[in-house]
Amino acid sequence: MELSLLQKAVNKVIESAHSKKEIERHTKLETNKFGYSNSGLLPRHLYYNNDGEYIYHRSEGLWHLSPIFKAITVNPKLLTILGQLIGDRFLPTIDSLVCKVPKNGRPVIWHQDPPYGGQEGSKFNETHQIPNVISDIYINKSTMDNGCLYALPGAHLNGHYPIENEHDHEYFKREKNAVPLEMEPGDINFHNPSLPHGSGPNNSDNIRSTFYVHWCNKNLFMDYYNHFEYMHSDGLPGKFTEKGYEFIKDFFSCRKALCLETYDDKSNINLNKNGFKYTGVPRFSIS
Ligand SMILES: O=C(O)CCC(=O)C(=O)O
Repeated sequence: MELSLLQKAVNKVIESAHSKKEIERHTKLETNKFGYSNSGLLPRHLYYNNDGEYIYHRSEGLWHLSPIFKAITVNPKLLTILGQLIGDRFLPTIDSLVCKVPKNGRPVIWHQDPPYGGQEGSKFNETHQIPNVISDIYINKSTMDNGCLYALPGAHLNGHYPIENEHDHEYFKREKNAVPLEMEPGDINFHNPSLPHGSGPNNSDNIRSTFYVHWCNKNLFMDYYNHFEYMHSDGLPGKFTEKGYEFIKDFFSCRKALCLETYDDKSNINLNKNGFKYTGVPRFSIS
């Protein structure tokens, strides 16, 4: 039930991103050096400008669009796995939908996720001692044909990874032994933000979309993000103040409103003003 609610909500987001109104709004926006344009504050849709044709590839701030995105973020099993992987207090910081439309889905260049990627990432020359995790929830089947994710195994251990030939997807497959991560709808891929990853084009007839949530341990959060208000409207996470705590508590109200299983006092997940924590005995299999 949860997956089908999520799939329906994602379809609506994709439909609205393709509406005449949204496309017209984007024709008035500037594109950056990669040919991407975006519509400013959250929630927002992002497009490639392909010689004047706007090709949708991503939305950010879905928590602000529909309650199911908040609800799925605090799925009790998901929190239980994250809590064990991270082993410390943790917070959700960024959410986004990546969408590769049939026949015209562009590759995602090779990168690391914040704070390790880009020029600024060179300050992070060691991987944080407490894990940070990105959870990728698959909406559709993801295969090599429709542009699945590839990753460099083991390369997440040394902080910033200087990525050359970021646009050359074949180079990473050929020279670096990148591995494809094929997924089924409802599967979740957990990876460290320091993991170098990228994905190929979608030339197939099948759409590929994934809902991403970035999870940050409280320690890195204080070091790296703590200079903004939590969930600032430009999409950057920041101080987890009273307002942030209320924002996250509402995620559970959304689960209740949608009649989805919620966590209770007996569960091993604790939420307070410092974020989530797993308080149970670590175990590997979650059934
Ligand atoms: O799902 C993909 O193809 C890549 C998306 C990604 O790595 C990102 O948004 O950081």
